[in-house]
Amino acid sequence: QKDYKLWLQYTPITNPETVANYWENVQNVISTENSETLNIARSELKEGLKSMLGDHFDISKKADNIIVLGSFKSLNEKMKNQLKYDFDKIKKDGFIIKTLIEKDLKTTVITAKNDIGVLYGVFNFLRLIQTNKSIEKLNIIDSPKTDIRILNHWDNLDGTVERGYAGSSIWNWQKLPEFIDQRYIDYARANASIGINGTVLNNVNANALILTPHYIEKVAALADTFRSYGIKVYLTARFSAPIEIGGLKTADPSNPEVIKWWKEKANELYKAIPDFGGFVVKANSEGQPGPQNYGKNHVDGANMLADVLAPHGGIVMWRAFVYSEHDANDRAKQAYSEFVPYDGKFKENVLVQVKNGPIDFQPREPFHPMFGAMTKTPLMIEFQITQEYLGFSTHLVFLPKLYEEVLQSDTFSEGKGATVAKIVSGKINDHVLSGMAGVANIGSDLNWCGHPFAQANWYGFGRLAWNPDLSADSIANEWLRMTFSNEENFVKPIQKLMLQSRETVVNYMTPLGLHHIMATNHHYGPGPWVSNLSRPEWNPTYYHKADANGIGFDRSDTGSRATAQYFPEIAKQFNDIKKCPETYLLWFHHLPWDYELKNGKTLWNGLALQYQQGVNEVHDMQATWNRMQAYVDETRFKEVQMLLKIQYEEAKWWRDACLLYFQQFSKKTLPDGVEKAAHNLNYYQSLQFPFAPGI
Ligand code: BDP
Repeated sequence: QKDYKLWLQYTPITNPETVANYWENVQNVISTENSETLNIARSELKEGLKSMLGDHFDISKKADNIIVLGSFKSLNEKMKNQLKYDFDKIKKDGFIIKTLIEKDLKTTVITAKNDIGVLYGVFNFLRLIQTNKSIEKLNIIDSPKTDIRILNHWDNLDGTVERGYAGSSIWNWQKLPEFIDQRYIDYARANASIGINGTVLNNVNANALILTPHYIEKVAALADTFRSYGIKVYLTARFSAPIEIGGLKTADPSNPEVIKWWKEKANELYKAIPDFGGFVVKANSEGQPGPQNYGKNHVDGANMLADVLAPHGGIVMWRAFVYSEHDANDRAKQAYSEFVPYDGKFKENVLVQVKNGPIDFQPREPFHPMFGAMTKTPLMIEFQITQEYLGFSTHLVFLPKLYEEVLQSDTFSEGKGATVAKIVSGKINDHVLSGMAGVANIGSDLNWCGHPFAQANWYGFGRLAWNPDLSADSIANEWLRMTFSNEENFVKPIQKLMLQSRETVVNYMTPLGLHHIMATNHHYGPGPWVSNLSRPEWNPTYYHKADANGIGFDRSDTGSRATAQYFPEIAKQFNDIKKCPETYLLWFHHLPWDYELKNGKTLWNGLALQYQQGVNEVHDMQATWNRMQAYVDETRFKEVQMLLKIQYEEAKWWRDACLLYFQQFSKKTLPDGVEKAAHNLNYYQSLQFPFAPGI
């Protein structure tokens, strides 16, 4: 099943010259020691080579052109001497892949400080062959730039997945702990291949049951399965668990009984799972319980849990996704206002987990102003890999382009060059802990992610968590080669298509800085007209503020002053209509319909044309894909073809629904080049999606 194999296809190389060339450099694999992880590394390497290059192994007894696999300490003295300076350069989990030549004998060494580093090195080495790179003279020294590279599964214990569009949860709680599904192993292997080293098994909207002995046993079985792939297990902790499963009357973090309960819970967890990673907590957010229920604050809550985990080496990832109905002036400002004053107050084993933007995983948001603003607290970034607001697993959107845009944003927190990537990797303020979390898009679908191209978002997230400075371009390139084909005639156009796809979705959903205009609850499809929800900041009308005078949310000095949360260089830029990048124009400004854009068009015309452009681009994507039949297996070719067809229809739906709605206010006609809607506004407003998945 090609879909199932993700980027680890290890497709046989058909060009005999290329094969011969590779064989010149690998005749045998020798490992210098054994451990579960190293055995996995060895068999991965052997199987990968066999699959790509054919079954030539062990025919040569020559001690030439071999690969030596093992941790540094297991290498012979000669090798150690040759590698010792390189070795000083690698960090935990990093690796060295180096060609050593001695008296005409050639050895490629894959070594690391720990076993998992060797496995990472193996996957890296195989990637070279998968992407048709030379392995003749290698000198690769690489280490992850963040410590915690983690997936957040929003999986519920009943098997549903919140915001999941690829089937149900892959955790079969009913059959665990006895039954270990092969999928768990395949999952761990796929994650290890991109350097992911942690997984949060359950939803941030947590169910306390996961912390009962019955479930802990199941969690332990998963942890046992993942361990040799370097993956630690974490859980979300429901703040009110002491009440719900502990029989206490309160969950007040200062109450001695509560503290005792959590302490015992931690002991119990670590007894079952000695390397348990820790907790993720969503507290006092969207109805979840938290310390504020007891007049306490985020610091009190996070530090109490941090204290019980610290003796075991566990951490707390405390989420900053908070917004209160009592302060609805501007939701975008609330996390910053609530958290920044706490800087310096969190315990050492607490990370604050911040979404990439200040609202909620929109197709485009400016970076979250908290990045750079809390110098004494390690901030993790949280991206969504699942496409809640970006067309579920139906639309082809290559998200690393979005991740890259955020990671490369300059916060100016320490002068020029203080990018979000540097803050997240702990470089700027020298934090011991650092991390990147991605809300998983994985489910029970045969192809894991629902859309063959959604696999690239899982892949890309992992690669960027390893190195937040990688380019989306290079990630698309390697993913395509590994997943589909090395044929230039395929890679070139499809790479271009992937890189454009994120801008395309912005164009047909939320151009020029529009945001949160999706339909209610499920967030699939347009709903800019929605204004009847109980909390103001749940309504799309709150975000676009369209009226006869214009459109957009004024967050400048004349409005909510959200721009003031950024460092002055950025604040000045966002605040000034003329300097604000047009991609964020309506995010920060409310402008008249005939406001003149940089291209000389009026705002209304520009907006309409951008919606149209999004539609045109999906049309182009279809045309490009249709030319690729020769390079792709039939199943995946057809799947993508069908999905693009839906995407095209839905891009039109977005364009028509939004333009008809906004036209009521602009009272202007559509500019030349923009197609007229097939239906009237009533039609689009009456569409219902009662069965949209994953709410
Ligand atoms: C929003 C989702 C909601 C999540 C929430 C969160 O709509 O399902 O629970 O984020 O991140 O995007 O906590």
